Amino acid sequence: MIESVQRISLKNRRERAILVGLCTRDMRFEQAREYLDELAFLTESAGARAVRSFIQNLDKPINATYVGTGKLEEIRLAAEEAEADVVIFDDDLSPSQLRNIDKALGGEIKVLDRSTLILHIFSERAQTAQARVQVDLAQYQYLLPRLAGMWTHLSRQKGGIGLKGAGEKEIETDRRIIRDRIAHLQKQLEKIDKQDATRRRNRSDHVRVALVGYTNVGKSTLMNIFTKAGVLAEDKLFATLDTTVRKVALYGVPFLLSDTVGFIRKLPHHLIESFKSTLAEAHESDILLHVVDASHPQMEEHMTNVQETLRSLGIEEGDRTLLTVFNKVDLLEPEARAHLEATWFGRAHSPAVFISAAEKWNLEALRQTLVELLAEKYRARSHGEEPVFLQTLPYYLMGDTPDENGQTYE
Ligand SMILES: Nc1nc2c(ncn2[C@@H]2O[C@H](COP(=O)(O)OP(=O)(O)OP(=O)(O)O)[C@@H](O)[C@H]2O)c(=O)[nH]1
Ligand SMILES: [Mg+2]
Repeated sequence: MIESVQRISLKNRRERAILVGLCTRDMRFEQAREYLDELAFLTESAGARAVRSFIQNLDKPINATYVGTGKLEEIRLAAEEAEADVVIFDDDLSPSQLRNIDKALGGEIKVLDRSTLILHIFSERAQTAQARVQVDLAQYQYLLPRLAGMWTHLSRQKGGIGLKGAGEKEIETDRRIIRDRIAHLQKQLEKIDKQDATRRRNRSDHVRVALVGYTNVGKSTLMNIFTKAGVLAEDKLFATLDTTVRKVALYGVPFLLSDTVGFIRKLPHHLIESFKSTLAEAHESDILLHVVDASHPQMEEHMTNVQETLRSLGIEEGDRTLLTVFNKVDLLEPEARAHLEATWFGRAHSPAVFISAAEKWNLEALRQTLVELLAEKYRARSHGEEPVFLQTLPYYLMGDTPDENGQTYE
């Protein structure tokens, strides 16, 4: 009965979605709107289409129904009028919120929350056994406490999460099955993690570089530029779920480069937990390339979110070298770009480069900065004996001789 629990069907036809978010006390309205834009992008990435959106001004979500009952009635009417199939809320809904909202909306329309949507996208994208196990685990963990709350709703739902029948007894049985599944998946994951750790140990003599950052900033595009690895790069959120590792050489200096899953605001907690092993590559990296979409209006917030997620994963900057890569500067007006460079360097957090991966702008600066950081790492490890590949570096990369002519070198 539980077999298809992880399939939230948004793809039979292009479903029509209504989005709902809040503008809380400490938020600007513009910000609330940008959050809903991101939710719309998530919705698109899940294969559905956002047809209407609602933002309510509230100090905080209402315990029983998230938004007010008047707003819910408005949403119900709009859903009817727009022939919507699903209403998606920008925060996690508690079991009782789910139940109450379902009732208020008449019970005929699917109600999803942000985490369920993200989990759905992850489950669609998961390709390797490892990603599959990680996503399934996160989904079951998210579902378990919500089973009762979702039950009445799901029992009526066509083509949705595949639960049938109703009643406490079935819920109890399902809970048991899900707990067993969770235990089983956790064991599987442990096994995969062990194999992974062995594999990583076997490669330990190379300096490791990890591409990290918010979703859709251009990590995979950069990976492909460095390696021609054929990694999927798409204008979709979470195009990449699996970590790809490739051996690359810059000016003859070898290193391991990994592309990782992107982060997002309010990434479901269980998902972060499950994806820890995928992110192990970042965890063991010597250099983090934090890729940033410089053209995004919420750039600063995205950067903070990435830093916080890294911290929660135990991947703090600490002994790792951080290079911030501001990408997509082709989408910035020249003044905005100059302003960003000036304010960034004014604050001097860490070395930074400003590039466009798509237009191949300034990639040489990125290569040079990276190779200098690599050389530093190799020197620190070599205990005085210069590795051969560093002895053949071009003079302008040998140490502290800057490129005085401002020339670029291919
Ligand atoms: N305009 C512009 N678009 C870019 C640039 N770099 C990447 N893109 C586009 O941005 C989108 C996302 O790129 P990806 O490389 O898939 O981004 P990612 O960070 O790997 O995304 P996830 O795997 O989803 O986390 C794609 O449509 C790219 O073509 C750039 O410098 N300028
Ligand atoms: Mg990617």
